[in-house]
Amino acid sequence: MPSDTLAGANAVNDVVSIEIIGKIGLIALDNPPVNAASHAVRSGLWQAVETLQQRVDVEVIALYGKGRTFIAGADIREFGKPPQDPWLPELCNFIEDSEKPIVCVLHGTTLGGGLEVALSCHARVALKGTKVGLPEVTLGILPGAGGTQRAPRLAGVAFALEMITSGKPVSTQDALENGLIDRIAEGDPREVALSAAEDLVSGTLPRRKTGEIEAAPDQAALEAMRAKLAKTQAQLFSPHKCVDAVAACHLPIKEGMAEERRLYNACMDSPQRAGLIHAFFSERAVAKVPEASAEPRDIQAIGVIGGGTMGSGIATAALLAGLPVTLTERDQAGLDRGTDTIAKNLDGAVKRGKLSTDGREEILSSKLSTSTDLTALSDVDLVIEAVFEEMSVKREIFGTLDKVCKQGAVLASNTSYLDINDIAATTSRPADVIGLHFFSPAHVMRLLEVVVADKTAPEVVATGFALAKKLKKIAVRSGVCDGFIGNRIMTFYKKAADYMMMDGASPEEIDTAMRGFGFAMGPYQVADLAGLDISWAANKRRAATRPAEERYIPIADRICENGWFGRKTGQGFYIYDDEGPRPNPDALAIIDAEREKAGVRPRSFTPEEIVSRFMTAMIAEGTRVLEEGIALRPIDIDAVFLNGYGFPRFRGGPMHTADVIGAADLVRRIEDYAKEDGYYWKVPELLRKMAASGETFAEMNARG
Ligand code: 3H9
Repeated sequence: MPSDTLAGANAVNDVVSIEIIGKIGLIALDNPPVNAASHAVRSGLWQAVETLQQRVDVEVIALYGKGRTFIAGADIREFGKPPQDPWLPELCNFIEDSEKPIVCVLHGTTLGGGLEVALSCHARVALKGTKVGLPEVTLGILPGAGGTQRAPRLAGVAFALEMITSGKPVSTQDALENGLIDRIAEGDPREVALSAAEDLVSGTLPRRKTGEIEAAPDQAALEAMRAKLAKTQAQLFSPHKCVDAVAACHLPIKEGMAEERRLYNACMDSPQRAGLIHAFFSERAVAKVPEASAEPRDIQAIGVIGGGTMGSGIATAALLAGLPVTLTERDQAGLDRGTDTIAKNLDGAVKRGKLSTDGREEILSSKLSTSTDLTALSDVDLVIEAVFEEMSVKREIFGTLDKVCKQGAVLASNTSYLDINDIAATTSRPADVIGLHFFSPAHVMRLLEVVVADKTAPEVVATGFALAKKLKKIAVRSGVCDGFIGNRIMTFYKKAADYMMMDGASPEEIDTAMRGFGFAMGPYQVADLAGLDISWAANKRRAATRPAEERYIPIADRICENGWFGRKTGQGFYIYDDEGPRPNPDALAIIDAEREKAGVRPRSFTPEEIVSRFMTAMIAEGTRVLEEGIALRPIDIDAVFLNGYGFPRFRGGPMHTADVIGAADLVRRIEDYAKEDGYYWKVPELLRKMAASGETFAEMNARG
């Protein structure tokens, strides 16, 4: 670029520009939304540094990002495509090797490759409140542009290991105290860049080449981290490679980076990387719904009906998000129980550092109000009904809400199974009625199913999504069916587990196999935790309509008949006491008795067969949920299971797993299992078509 064209800001390309201000060469990045280090950013930055190197009037270079953040990482969308020069590691080395000193201003969320660019500059100034981190491990990879080599050189091996293996960002204060950055500043990134550049020239801001710093060896920290990860993350691939990469930081920087590259490539090739990146995009894709362009209604105050575990959890979630809540119950005793649960939930938030003690007091004294009268909800903007699953009760409540709530209020039900259309029909305003299905504990679990009934207005759907955002939840749009996306699929695959249990596998064998696949808990541990009485009630409700051809396994019902409802009663499939959970011999006796009664000769199941049947059932029902339009796209089903059902994140969700297995293989499996039970095991038409055409769920996601 000719030097005489450099007055004012000059575009190097679409996303990088330079300005010369006295002796300062100022480089600005502008690649919305998050300044990801795309090919254009990398090549533009390289060219900008090269241009400024050649300018005799430029003594110092300052780099900053426009918009909400400095570089938030490599451009994840480029992963898996052929690499284009310059690569980020080469760019980082080029920056570090610059003869003219370069200072970088960090702001927003300076993450991954963004922090790696900053670490290769000769000084770093972060705006107050910046989040600084290396989250690559959460995507199944490791910092691959020198992060594993430069972070320990600046901040020590122990600090770098913690940051890299957890993927969690640190505060600017932490980053400063540990030497990762040199200064915290306030103001506009461009202004801060200019004054930092002056200070770099005057020497008030020290300049260093990070790669020339010797990393202090710390075998103890490396061994301690290896031991911790062996216990906590044994199934994951990349955290262990992160440690191996940091272990190379005593080598000269270029050699250390060569080792980092080797390990990075191994992570890139791992199926876990594909699963984790799919999970990342799934959580963002779910917000793209047909109603996204509608204007959400303003929600300033919320009503919650029902002070049980769900209602109190929902109220807690809203209170923690700063929304005033009116909680209603049938009587004072119910209100007392609900208030008590909310107070306990808030105590937990204080313990986890999410809330101050004063904040807790303020919420309880001025944000939460209670009443035994539904007219107390006359002024709220949104009501969430969370009473027990009985249609007649819900109908009555919605009939009353119709009379007492102000016009424009959103009327939501937290039902897990019941028909929102039926509920809506009891009101004169079905357009305002929606399902908002929370997952227990509602103040902790991230998933919210937004259930859209036939007459729900688009702006009411948009309000559901806006509320989820406020509550920091991931909202997934679902159509109406028994159980919506998640519970409908779960009810189906739970039958596959029950059939295996009846045919010879113990609950413990099934749970162990599914934990081996990566679930945090197996299906019988989950059932015991949720309470066996819940599914018992659902079983009774469905009994009248259960088709005669369906194979029904009454084992859990028999367990319930003894008053054993799982964890809350001390026993279910397992016993829960001071000795810790263990298989319940009485439940095993019930299983034996039921097998005998049904004339089943138990056989053995390998963990592989258990996983195969369980996953095939989950995918088959997931495919039907998609065929029927209950879920918009395969990725919505993945987001539901990743955020509400403990599905292993590194496997990307059931529909991503389906692509890994392949439609043809799945069809073969179902046809094989159908030889024993052709009623339960049926090949969904869509899966058959996919097997024939070779189309994948990923391709359907891309089509939107
Ligand atoms: C890396 O750096 C590797 C290197 O070590 C080595 C290389 C050799 N790329 O989350 P939001 C999109 S790995 C592409 O809704 P927020 C996102 O999909 C990377 N796109 O906003 C969304 O698009 P859309 C390490 C990205 O304010 C939009 O930006 N870095 C990227 O709630 C807004 O995102 C990370 O892992 C990206 N890197 O949160 C950081 N990041 O609107 C990943 C975001 O079309 N990113 N997008 O759906 C995040 O954690 C959050 O996005 C962030 C902003 C905190 C930055």
